[in-house]
Amino acid sequence: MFYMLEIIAGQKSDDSESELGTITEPVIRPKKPSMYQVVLLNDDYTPMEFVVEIIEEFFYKTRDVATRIMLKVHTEGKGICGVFTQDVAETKAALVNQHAQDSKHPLMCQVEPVEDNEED
Ligand code: TYC
Repeated sequence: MFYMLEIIAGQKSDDSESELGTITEPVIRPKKPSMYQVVLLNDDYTPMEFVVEIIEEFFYKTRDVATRIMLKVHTEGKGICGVFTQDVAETKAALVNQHAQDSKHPLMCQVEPVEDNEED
């Protein structure tokens, strides 16, 4: 999905010499959108079953995958629930945090930029 344009260089055009100096034309290519990961954080109080249900409902994971993600968070401190464009990631994180708060659980998630991969 490419939808932003990026100016990567100036290219000298044929008739670029004028009394105003050298005129360069922009070289434009599609820019990959920056992606953001929603990261779930561990705590000592939120029930495991509640966390699994959150991952199923908000991130459309199967019970098996949701359980693996929950256990990763539980043992390693944090885990990625999904990768999205910034507005989707921010919205999902806000919905999860609000639902946890409404349910009186301390569960929290946060949004982090995904490191750029040079190959893409
Ligand atoms: N550590 C919690 C417990 O032992 C479970 C848990 C897992 C909480 C993942 C939050 O993001 C979380 N009940």
